[in-house]
Amino acid sequence: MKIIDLRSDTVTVPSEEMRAAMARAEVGDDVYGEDPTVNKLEQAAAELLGKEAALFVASGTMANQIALLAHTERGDEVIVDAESHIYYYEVGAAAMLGGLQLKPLEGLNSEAGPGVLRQAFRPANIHFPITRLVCLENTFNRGGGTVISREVSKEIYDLAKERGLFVHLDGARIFNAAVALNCDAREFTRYCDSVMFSLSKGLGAPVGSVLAGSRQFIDKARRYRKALGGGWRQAGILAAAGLVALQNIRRLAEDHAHARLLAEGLAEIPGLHVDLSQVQTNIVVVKVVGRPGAAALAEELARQGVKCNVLGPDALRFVTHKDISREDIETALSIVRKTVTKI
Ligand code: TLP
Repeated sequence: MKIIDLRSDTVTVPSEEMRAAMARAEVGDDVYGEDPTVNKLEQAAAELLGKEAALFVASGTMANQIALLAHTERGDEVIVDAESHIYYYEVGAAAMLGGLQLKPLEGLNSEAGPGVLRQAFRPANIHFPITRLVCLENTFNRGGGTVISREVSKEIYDLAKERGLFVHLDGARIFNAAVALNCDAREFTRYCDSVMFSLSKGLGAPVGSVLAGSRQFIDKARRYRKALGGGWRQAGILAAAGLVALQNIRRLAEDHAHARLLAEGLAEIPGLHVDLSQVQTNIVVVKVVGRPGAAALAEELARQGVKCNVLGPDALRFVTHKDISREDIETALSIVRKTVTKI
C-alpha cells in the first residue's frame, strides 16, 4: 500500500539531482571557514534575505536557539506567541540553555499582533525582568500556515524598536509566505534583526536551516553554534543539498494549490470542519467535530494509508510538500471520506 504522508513537509526525500550535487560537492573544514560550498550557501541565503551575513546550522530549533542566545542575557524576557514553535515545540530550550523567561501572548502572530504586543509592554520596574526580544513566526505553523502580512510585520517591528527591543523572525517557512503574497522574502525580513529559514521543510533538503542577520550578530551566533556542538567540518555535502533546495522556492505555489484542493475537499466531509480563510499556504488544519476524536481518526487514517499529525484533541494537521502529487491529494480525500463515514 502506498503511504500518503501528510504529517509534515519535513518528510520529503532528496531528489536524484540533490544527491548528485551532494556527491560532487567541493568541501573543506567549516570550523576554519574553509568549506566553499557552505560559504556559497551562506552568501546566497544572506542575499535572498537581504541581510549582511548568514550561518548554516543543523536545524530550525538550533537556529532559533542560537538567535535567542545571541540577542539576550540570562534572566531576560522574550516575547513570543503562545502557539509559537519556540514556546511550544523547542523542549524548553530557551530556559534550559539561555536562562530566559518566555512571555507567551495569544494572538501575537496575527493581524491583532500589534495591539497584543502593545498591551504586553510594562514600564521599567525593579520587579520586572528586562524585556529584550520579540519573536514572530511567519508562516505561523500552529496557526495553520497563516501569513503575517508585511504591514503587520512592520507595525510590530516599529513598536519593538520604539522600546529598544530586537526582533527575531522564525521564518522556517518564510518562502511559503513570500510565494503566497507573490512578493520577495526581503519584504518580510526587512522588519527583523535576525531571521531563520529551513532548507529541510518545503524546500526539500535532508538537513539544515540558515540563520541570517548583521555581520556582528552572525559572528556572535557562530560562537554559540560552536558552543552547542554545531561546529561541523565538511558540511559542504549538506550545503550542496541546500543550494539545490533554494531552487525549490519557485515550486512552493504547487504545494499551496494542493493544500487548497485538499482543504476544499475536506471541508465538504460531514464531521470535519475547515476554516478555508486560514488555508493560506501548505498547511491545512481540520477540526474533527464530535466522535471519534482527532487521535482515533488519525490512527485509522494511517492504517488506511494517509498519515497526518494530531494538533490537539479535536484538530488534525495535513501538510503538502514536493513528494505529494495532485493525484495523491485526490486519493487521500477519498480515503478520508470513506474512513470518516465508517468509524
Ligand atoms: N516544525 C515541525 C515540528 O517541530 C512541529 C513540523 O513538522 O512542522 N520553526 C517552525 C515554525 C517549525 O515549524 C519548525 C519545525 C521549527 C522551527 C524547527 O525546525 P527543526 O525541526 O529543523 O528543528
